Amino acid sequence: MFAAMPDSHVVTISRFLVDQQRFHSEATGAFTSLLHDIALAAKIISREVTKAGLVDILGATEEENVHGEQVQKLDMFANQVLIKALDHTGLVACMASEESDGLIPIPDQFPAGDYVVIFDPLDGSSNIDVNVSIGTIWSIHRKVSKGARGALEDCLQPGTRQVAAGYVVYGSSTMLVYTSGAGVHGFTLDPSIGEFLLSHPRMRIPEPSKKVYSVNEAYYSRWSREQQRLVTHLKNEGGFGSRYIGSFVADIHRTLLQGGLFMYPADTGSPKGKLRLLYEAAPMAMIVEQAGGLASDGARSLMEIQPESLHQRTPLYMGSRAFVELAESYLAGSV
Ligand code: P6P
Repeated sequence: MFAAMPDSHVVTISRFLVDQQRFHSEATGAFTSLLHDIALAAKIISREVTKAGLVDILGATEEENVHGEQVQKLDMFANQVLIKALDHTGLVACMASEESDGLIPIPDQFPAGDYVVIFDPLDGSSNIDVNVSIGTIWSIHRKVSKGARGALEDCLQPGTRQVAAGYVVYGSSTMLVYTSGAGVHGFTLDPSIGEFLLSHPRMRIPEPSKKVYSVNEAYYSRWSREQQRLVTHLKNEGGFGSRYIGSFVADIHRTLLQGGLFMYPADTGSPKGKLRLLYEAAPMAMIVEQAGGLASDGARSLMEIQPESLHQRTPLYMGSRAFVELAESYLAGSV
């Protein structure tokens, strides 16, 4: 006897993408197929992340990435999985990754397409060995360069030009969250059938939001005076609690579900902050703003920033609209 088919209300990501495609008469199915390929890569990465403690892929390699950070073996694995999932599809013009110094071209033997995919294959990798949730973040643009195959300018587009953005959080469950500009939707992986099932349709940051701020206070002495005044206000008269996981995807996922204010400020050690614009800040900004929140570099919309280089960093404030606006007021010295 076969297990009964799941109820019709069980919506796989494939079915959801096809349903969504129906709303776009001009859709060719290419975008749907691209998201499907990213979801497949996420399943493969999830399988390895889940068993990382059991096989010899824990720990760091002797290699360093472009930021001089030691590359964890799972980082390299996730990077390759994403590249191989996308490079042969004929949908992608070029890619860029935190783990790759320069542009990732489509191999000559494969056709190139209209989309550009920029990703952080495994963010928070320093947490791998201590079993803290980590994540994959991606950003999708349309190619703007004239050549048949992608170029750097296709990657250096502001966040407002993204056609889609998403992340996967590998935690107590594996969730894929994405937006293509029509709301934010979350899918939870059912490993028993290997399917992402719609679990969080139309995600919205709750209002009123939970008064939680999220920042690494170890850097307090390196912050600007305005940043110091902001955090002092939040914890004293502001009545905020504090939560900081130290894994960007996990901290933002919590902020999406509960509300709050996530901050990675500039400081004297990191004058531009630590987080990267193209494959961390901009995709998460699209998601947060599609969920009704706000994403700022402390003074202006993160989505408006014109990138100058692949790996540039930016200060980052995102979460509940009112809390980000409060942060901007303090940083401007107007309160
Ligand atoms: P810090 C993890 O290494 C990461 O890149 C992000 O996931 C996280 O938000 C940030 O760095 C944490 O940085 O300086 O607080 O350890």
